[in-house]
Amino acid sequence: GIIKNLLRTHGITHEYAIYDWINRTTHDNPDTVKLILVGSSYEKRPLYALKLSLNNRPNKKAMWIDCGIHAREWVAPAFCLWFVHHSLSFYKVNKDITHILDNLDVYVLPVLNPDGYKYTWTKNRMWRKNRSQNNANNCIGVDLNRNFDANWCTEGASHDPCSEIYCGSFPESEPESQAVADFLRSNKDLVQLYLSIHSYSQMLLFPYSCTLEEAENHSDLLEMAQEAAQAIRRYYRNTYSYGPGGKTIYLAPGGSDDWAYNLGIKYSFTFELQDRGRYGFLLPTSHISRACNEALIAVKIIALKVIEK
Ligand code: ING
Ligand code: ZN
Repeated sequence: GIIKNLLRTHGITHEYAIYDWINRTTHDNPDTVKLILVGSSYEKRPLYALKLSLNNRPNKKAMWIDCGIHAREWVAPAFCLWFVHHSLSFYKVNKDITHILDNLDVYVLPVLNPDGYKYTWTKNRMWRKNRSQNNANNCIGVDLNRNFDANWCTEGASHDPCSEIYCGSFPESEPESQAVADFLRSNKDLVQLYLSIHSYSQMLLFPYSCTLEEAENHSDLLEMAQEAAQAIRRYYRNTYSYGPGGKTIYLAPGGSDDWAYNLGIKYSFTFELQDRGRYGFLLPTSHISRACNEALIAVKIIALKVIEK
């Protein structure tokens, strides 16, 4: 199929290939996939989300997945495409994905930071931030995962525009983070599960990252992450750590999952996909399918649990 070809020919997926793929997928699945323009990037690239709606049950709730908030984390956009492809191919075939799609509409934003992503393909493979340049000095880019309004720019982020973890000039100063925040604000009564896909380090994280305090439903979140990590171990013999972001990796204010959680989306996770550092951001093509399948298992387990709640 198309995904396999993209992965084979492009290593992962060049920006243009992703836009092509989004168009084709929408065009080929007019009854089940809707293209939603949630905003545009600093350099005016469209921010498209795909809405997967596999049946017309009334009052369906929803889940949201975004990928590629950080430019160099290439396996993340690949996962979003993988997930859409899997959903469309295995609905009515695989029991779990069928149950999930019968009960939830799924919004998938494959590349939240397309300007940065493009830049990693053309200029600097290790770029992380977006490409905005409206600050007084010459440094470019805001860390979009420090730009949300969750203890914004406290310990774990920087006011220095040259820093890799620059929080921006104010919360949601960037068009990319604002687009996601606007979409979730307008749909917060529908969206029950928020997922943000990163790499690398193999972790399943949940709020809070912006404080060491425990989330109100900490034990629920912990149980879900633990079961997901156990399934990955069982099926793929691979280790994922899990826990609240602040205690599991580091304090990081202004992240999208904490913000979504505080908005009222009580099931909110950040996944860090493969690997644990051997290749890091430069995950070889041959590892993509395993990395995506592992993450898929985790998404399924967590989504099934959310549906039960
Ligand atoms: N890690 C995340 C980062 O933005 C994170 C960790 C998760 C921060 C959730 C905030 C909230 O630093 C990577 N690899 O980007
Ligand atoms: Zn990241």
